[in-house]
Amino acid sequence: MVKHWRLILLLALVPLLLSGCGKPFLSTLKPAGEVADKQYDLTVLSTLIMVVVVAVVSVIFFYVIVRFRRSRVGENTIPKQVEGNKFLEITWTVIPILLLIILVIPVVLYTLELADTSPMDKKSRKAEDALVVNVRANLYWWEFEYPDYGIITSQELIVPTDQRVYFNLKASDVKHSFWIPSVGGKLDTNTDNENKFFLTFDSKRSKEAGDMFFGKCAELCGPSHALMDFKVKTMSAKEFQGWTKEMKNYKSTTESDLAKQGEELFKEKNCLSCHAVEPNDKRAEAARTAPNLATFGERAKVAGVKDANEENVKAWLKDPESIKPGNKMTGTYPKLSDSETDALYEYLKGLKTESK
Ligand code: HEC
Ligand SMILES: [Cu+2]
Repeated sequence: MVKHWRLILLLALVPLLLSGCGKPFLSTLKPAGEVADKQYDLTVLSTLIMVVVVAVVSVIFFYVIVRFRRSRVGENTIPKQVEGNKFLEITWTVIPILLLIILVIPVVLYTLELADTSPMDKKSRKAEDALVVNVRANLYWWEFEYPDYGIITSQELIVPTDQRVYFNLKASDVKHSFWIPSVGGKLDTNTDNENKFFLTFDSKRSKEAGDMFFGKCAELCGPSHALMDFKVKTMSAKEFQGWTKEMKNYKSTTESDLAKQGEELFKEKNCLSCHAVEPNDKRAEAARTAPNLATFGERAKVAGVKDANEENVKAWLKDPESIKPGNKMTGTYPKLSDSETDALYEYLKGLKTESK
């Protein structure tokens, strides 16, 4: 026992370490919508049942150890044998069955309810009744398409609160998984089929979370899997309508000379062959091989992971590999000089909706 004190200490410290993972609204334990609430309820219910079972079994176990220990009952005593005791046999068969029934009813009900994506499949669906977002996962970035509005964004999912938002999930390369820990998921994004589900974002709790949730890939997909994050911005239904209008009329304003120079470079250096800079990118999916950079100047993060400040954006442009190993911007990606990076940064920073 004492020999293993290091191991025991380590195990004792693990919960302490894990408790650090509970930042507000980063966790499934801080649900922020209808779907997350139900998943949370099931977690609590099943945990309670398990705790009761473990407690009862432990009590009986320790009672027996103490009550029938050799020093107490003597060498040769054999306690009363109870095999075949009808009462006991029935009790310990019926109790687990009851517990499973208690568990299975809400699980089945919730599963059916949360799988109901019929409103998104209706032929006559209007965006106002059921908002649909097509999510495409890529090594190591996310694309969000709003088919009803002809809008494409990347890295940041914009959603209205207090209504069901329906998702079509797919992947363009390997299997990923779409997960917004405090709102719901995970659901796999596959290459050969589309998975569907809905989520809701509660307005009150969204406010508390600063109208920003954290999302990530939950399926090991490559060296930068852990960096495959995205952000979710929430707003009221009315603000969301405003946003769609803004994006429809999106026009980036490139004003300064440096930014104009950056715009030229963006064409010269072939950035445009992968990146679109307009939210109404009409190219086929297969041609959209990089994040849409419209509104890049408004994004909280660069490449989904680093704060989008000048230093980090420039570091990304200089050497993306050092930030996200194995990302798909490498290969033919040019080496940029400092002045080129400055100009490109100036240009990218200006990619915003007009009101910002
Ligand atoms: C071969 C295709 C390709 C080319 C060419 C390319 N990129 Fe990218 N770019 C990508 C991919 C893929 C990502 C996403 C990387 C990731 O996050 O894993 C990306 C990400 C970015 C990002 C971060 C986007 C975000 O939403 O945070 C910026 C900024 C960027 N590229 C700028 C440029 C510039 C400037 C050029 C030209 C000098 C360029 N890219 C050329 C493929 C490309
Ligand atoms: Cu992934």
